[in-house]
Amino acid sequence: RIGPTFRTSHPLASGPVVQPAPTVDGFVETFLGELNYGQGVLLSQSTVNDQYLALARTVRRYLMADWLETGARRRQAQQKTVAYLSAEYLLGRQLGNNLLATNLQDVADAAMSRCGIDIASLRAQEVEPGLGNGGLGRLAACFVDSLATMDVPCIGYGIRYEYGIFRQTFEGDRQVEVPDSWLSLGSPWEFPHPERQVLVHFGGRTEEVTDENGRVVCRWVPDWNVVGMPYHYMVPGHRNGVVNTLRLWSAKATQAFDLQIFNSGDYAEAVRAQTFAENISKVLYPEDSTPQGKELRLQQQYFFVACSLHDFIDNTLPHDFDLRRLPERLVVQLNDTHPVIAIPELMRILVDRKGFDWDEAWDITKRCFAYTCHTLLPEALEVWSVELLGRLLPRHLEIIYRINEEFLEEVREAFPGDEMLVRRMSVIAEHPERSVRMAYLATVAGSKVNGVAELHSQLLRDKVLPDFSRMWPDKFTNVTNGITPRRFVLLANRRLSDLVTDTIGDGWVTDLDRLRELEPYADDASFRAAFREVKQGNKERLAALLRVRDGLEIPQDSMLDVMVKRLHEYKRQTLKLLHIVSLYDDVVSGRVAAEDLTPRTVVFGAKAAPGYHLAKEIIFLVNAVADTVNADPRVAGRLSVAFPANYNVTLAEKLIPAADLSEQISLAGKEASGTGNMKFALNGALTIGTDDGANVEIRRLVGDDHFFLFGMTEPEVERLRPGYTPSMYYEEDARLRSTIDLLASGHFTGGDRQAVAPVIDNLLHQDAFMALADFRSYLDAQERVEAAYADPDAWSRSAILNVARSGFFSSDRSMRDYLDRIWHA
Ligand code: GP0
Repeated sequence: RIGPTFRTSHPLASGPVVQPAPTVDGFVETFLGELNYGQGVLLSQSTVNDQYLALARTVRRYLMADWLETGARRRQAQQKTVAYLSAEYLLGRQLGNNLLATNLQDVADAAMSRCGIDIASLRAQEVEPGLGNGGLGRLAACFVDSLATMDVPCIGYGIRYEYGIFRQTFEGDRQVEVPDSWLSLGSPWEFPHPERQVLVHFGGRTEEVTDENGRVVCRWVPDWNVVGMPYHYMVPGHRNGVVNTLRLWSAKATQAFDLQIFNSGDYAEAVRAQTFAENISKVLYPEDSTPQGKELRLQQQYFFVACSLHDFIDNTLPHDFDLRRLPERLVVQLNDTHPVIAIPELMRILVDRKGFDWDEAWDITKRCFAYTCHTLLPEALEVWSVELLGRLLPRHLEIIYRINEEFLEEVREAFPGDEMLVRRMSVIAEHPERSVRMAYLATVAGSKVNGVAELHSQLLRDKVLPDFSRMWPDKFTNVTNGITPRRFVLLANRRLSDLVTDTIGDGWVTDLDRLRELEPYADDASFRAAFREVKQGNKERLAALLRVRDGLEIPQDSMLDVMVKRLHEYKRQTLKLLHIVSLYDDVVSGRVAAEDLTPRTVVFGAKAAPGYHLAKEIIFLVNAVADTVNADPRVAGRLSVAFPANYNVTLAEKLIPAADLSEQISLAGKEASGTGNMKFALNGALTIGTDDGANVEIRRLVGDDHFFLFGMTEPEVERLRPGYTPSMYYEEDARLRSTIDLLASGHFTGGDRQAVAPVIDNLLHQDAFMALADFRSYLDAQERVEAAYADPDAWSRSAILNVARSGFFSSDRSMRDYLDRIWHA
């Protein structure tokens, strides 16, 4: 047996306790029990999916004891809790992570093989919950992992989308989106809790009424509602007996609403009402770094925020809790502006429902919230029209107006006579239509505002919110992003982890700075050889995966050059594409002999937002170039391009450990942080990158000699911006001209020049992200890469130093920074 069978009360230890490991026999017994009595099949009749579900439930049982224990300990301790509010969590597969966290990997391996089951096929059966778009959602997942590992009380709140990020396929080289029905084969990691359902209201109007004390108070008279059903997910700490909770909300129709219509005989209408309600958590908006001004999206935001605050205040705190002390027990971290409607919601709860006066409620509210901004793109800052907000949440709009009124009074006091400033800082924008600036609201209400890398936080103060940072300099702070070493090193790169642990012990897993102890080994030839073997093994594993997953063949004796991230102009996948075409052009034009090319395999992974047309054209072009290059015997064995479809966390875990070169080539001043950049460095890839986001900090830590810097700096970009003329670079740089001409000629599209026109025209006439201006510098840096790669010993030395010096980028460190600078928990 694993885990205690029954728990009726909680014999509480003062801290978390790590359970003894089960025996293989015990594990087999529980597994077969789950298969027979949970899944209802015999081993001999079971499918891979049955086996996967039974294994998941076996692991789950083991985690459950720790979960109950952690919950009880938290209830007793009454400590400050971090409520992390995020519309996205990009969790990745759970089975491997949970086996790792519980240290059950070896036992499970042995138990499965005793049952004649290949555990790898069970792992492969899991569909990852893709409840996020990219960096922002993955960051939330890394943060909750770290908080559990550090035993910090945290509830992650979010939405249980029935359909996560779309599955990407290619048809005729073009992206086609397929719905991601991740729940359809069963979801063993979630627990619905109907007893913790929450009712959420929408619409209607407000009115003033006189309460029992004769005070005139405002009342919201909504006209429709839905039920929020919580699903709990376990967030295990790393081998520390702690399991925190992720609480994701699913929308359901209220029964009363339902029944009423149903009884009136209109069955179709009742079903329609149900569908309407359930649409709220139906699907993740696949937009990244652009706000989606859709009514349904605002419904989603308010839905999960209202559920979460209600859940914490009414169902998590003790019943007699004095809400004046709320800031001692709760800190709400707003992951971007998506949950910012929580600010007027807390005001509404305190003033309308709990009877606080405005000033006291505002004081409490301000101390409860902190806001993280994740962008520098002005077009990505979320704004809601007053018309829509007023229709969907009329009381919240009133509250926002009052917050703004009082805030603008403060501005007038601080800067008398500057009405321009008042207009600039107003939470309410007047043009092009009257709307609410959610980032401003978050800044006004939040105790702290943070950016996600040093450069980003600086630019946030100086460029995005300069007036606010002048008014409240101390409100602004930085917390550089991080990644969890558990998933992205220990789980994803077992070979490297074993080598590191054999060399310096396993303390690095929860104290990543200890990777520093590897530094001396960079000069040790036998360690370097072992390190190269790790890389080679990872490349072979990747090649095997891509062969079966995508039918792609990648050579194994070449530099693996990887660019994986959302498709966006500012990230500049086209710059990478120009580089590939220029290398190809060198050979086919006879300027360079194929033998003189450094063998290189470029791997792309990228999804484009379905409505982002230019991004989809870029995907098409990358695929077209890949087809042509891969089929051309003139570059065979020297240059190849692979673009596996549907880049996600699962693929990242295989790709990143195999990479030699990490492409982080955004235009300086555009990438808030990047987090892929950190994952690559920690897995021993060298970065070619601009002075942008966290690249700046990576380069400072690993050293200039072990990082390939290129491109303009942010101030240089700003200086060049007025009157930027991309065609000038085309005219003046023969190599660029030749590259673009070859692309434009239709060589890669079967002679079809029309098919390349959208991308080419944009580059030559718009090029908002200045790929052409950085082209020359990028090519030069790539030549430095090739020279360095030609010396395997020097390259490995640099790669090892990248690993050794990147411990700072653990999300454990990010969490410590949030605790020290923001949460004070
Ligand atoms: C930023 F604004 N990010 C947004 C957004 O809508 N979605 C998103 O994923 C990303 C940034 O682009 C980032 O630079 C950053 O590191 C990440 O948020 C987490 O802070 C990409 O890695």
